[in-house]
Amino acid sequence: MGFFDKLKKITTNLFSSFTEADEAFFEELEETLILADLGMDTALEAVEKLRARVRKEKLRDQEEVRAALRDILVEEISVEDTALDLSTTPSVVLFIGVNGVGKTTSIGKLGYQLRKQGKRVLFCAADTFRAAAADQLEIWSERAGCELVRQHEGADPGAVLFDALQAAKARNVDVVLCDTAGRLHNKANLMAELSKLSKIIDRECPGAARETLLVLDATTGQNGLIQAKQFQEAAGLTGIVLTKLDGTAKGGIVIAIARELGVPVKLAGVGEGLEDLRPFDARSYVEAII
Ligand SMILES: Nc1nc2c(ncn2[C@@H]2O[C@H](COP(=O)(O)OP(=O)(O)OP(=O)(O)O)[C@@H](O)[C@H]2O)c(=O)[nH]1
Ligand SMILES: [Mg+2]
Repeated sequence: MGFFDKLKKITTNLFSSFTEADEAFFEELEETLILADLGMDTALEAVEKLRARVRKEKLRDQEEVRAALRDILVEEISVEDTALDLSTTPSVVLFIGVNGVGKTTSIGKLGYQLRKQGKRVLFCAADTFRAAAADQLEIWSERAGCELVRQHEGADPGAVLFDALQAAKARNVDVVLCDTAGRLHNKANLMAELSKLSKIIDRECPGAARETLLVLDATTGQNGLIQAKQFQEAAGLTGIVLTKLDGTAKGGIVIAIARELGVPVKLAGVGEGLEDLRPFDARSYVEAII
């Protein structure tokens, strides 16, 4: 059972014992939201807002309180437009994040979706740190029907990206999806590498539509927020891909990140298959749970 199912079950239980929006109810709600990994601050704030609204609008019955809670949570998540900006040819999407979060898998899934929309897509294997990384991306490129630019293990990631961008321009590719290493010799190296890749895109494709997506594993819970802050500083994020939402009760981190960093969750990974990537729509998610 994934996050949203679990949260749904918890909130359903909460509301099934609802008699009135009294102190006991608010306390239980607070606990529920913290358990779902909304983060202490966000949970407290959401409950505080609900309290104020219940008081001000004199909400009594369960449906009214539920609707108010829904609105408040949607407000917390909705940062801005969650659509990817892929408006130029080529446009470039950089996938970053610590190792094992699902960068390569998410590239495969997104590539597949873009192909189905008739776009020409090229994968760039700029994770040259790990021997099998480019092989793994190659397998995904075949599955998804996307092109691939790769080099040998240990190659300069910047050189691979440079090649990929030249190929994209020469072949009229619509979207370049660039994989990156999740781990280098140390964190400073990793961050320096990412900002270098970003500069190469600026230089080779000035004016191109760009996205820098932080891939986050929802099961990491609050630790995800710390990661997000570090990558935000190093690379400047335009969005988050939240993966493994199918296997965790901790997806509440979505709300904490959106609120604290102002970075929208744009895509949600809900499994290991080609089709298991969804656009993230705050309202429909919240409506599904509460
Ligand atoms: N259940 C589930 N598993 C996922 C999801 N996304 C990725 N995975 C799995 O997570 C594992 C790691 O995924 P990768 O795509 O290799 O992660 P990565 O970020 O590229 O990792 P590195 O290349 O080591 O930095 C794989 O076993 C994937 O199948 C998801 O949305 N749900
Ligand atoms: Mg990878």
